[in-house]
Amino acid sequence: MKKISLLMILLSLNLISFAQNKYQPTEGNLKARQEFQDQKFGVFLHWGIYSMLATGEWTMNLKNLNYKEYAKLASGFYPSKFDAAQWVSAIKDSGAKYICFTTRHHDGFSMFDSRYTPYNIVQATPFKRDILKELSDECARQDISLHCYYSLLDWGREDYPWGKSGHDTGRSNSKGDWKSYHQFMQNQLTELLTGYGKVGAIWFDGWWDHPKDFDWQLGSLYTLIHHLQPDCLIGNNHHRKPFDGEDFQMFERDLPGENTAGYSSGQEVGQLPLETCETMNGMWGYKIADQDYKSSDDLIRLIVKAAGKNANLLLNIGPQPNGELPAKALLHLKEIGEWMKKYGETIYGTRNGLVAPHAWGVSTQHGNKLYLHILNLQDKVLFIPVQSKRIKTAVLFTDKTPVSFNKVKEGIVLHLGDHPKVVDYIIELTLV
Ligand code: FHN
Repeated sequence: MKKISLLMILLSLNLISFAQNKYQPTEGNLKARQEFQDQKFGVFLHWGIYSMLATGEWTMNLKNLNYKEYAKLASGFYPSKFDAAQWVSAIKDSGAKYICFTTRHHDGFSMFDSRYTPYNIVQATPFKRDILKELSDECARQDISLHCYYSLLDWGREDYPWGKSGHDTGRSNSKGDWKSYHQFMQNQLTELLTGYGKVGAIWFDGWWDHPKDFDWQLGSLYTLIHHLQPDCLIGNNHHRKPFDGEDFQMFERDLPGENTAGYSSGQEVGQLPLETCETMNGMWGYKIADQDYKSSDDLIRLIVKAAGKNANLLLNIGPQPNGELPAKALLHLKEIGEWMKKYGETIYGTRNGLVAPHAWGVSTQHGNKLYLHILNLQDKVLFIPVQSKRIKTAVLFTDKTPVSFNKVKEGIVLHLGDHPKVVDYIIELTLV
């Protein structure tokens, strides 16, 4: 008995000291998490020298391109039509509240001026302009947050220990030099967090390149980031439940709790703010042959469904090599923006509503307003599992026309009649 209680004491002491080492977000960070959740919609930009090949951001690995040959693309990269002000305006007009930009993707090319590698937009291209700087200045001017995507894996650096991908890109030593590579990442992250104003988030990717027991030493990267900018949110696209030190949980091509794309197998949905990323067409980086864009209506529904699952949507565009956003993407941004201007009140600042997602749609909630987003309903009536005594009024969101309802066991039935089949038919319930 004595032995057991001694063991319990030791264990609890150990647990306490372990708990003390756990990441404690600052007040500012917790506030930033709330603001991030309020934002609901962001635009992802996958841009790099790979856009010149126009076959997506994985081409170097998929075509086994030698990294020294691939690097020659840089000397021809001159995106003459790049205009940060135009990009940010178009994105802002869509109603997006933040931009996540690929500062360095798996090909290893830095889209910002880095002292730690000459393989960057300023030193290796005739363009010589720090794209990230122009974007961050413009984001500050137009008051929209900037997030930085940063790849943990690198197909071109000799010091990166080979993972599952990039075996045939011409590097000589599969072991790499972890110490050197880790230091390189620390140096670059320091640059990102000290040279580009307020960074809303660092969006890591590539963890999955190594087996799960590989030690990426993420702890020291996370501590560094939070030391430099405590409010900066950290997310990692490892397709798992968040690790200690992370501030939000991300999902790829699926809403939280779903796994149609195969990235979220067994990925539990945790308590941190949630974000799902998805492409407008099929590829992340610019792919000339991929004109198969989702419709604006479907993209709007995706934002709505994400909100109904308490998640943000990070919607991707692959800019062209000439520096322009594709015309189709611009059109979708415009159409999404028109919708958000009218109905954004039912999305921004909300959380998932008390009515769980159903086949007919989802609900969002802000204070005592519960918004029912009807996305797919053939019937003239709709059962809602909310007690009638909790409902003060039920109206159409658009013009506040009353919607009649009657009390039934376990909830109410809304009488919608022959309601129009619009992109999202919104009923506003005021709760008491
Ligand atoms: O390999 C990347 C891919 O290129 C893209 O950046 C996406 C975005 O979520 N993440 C990785 C795949 O999981």
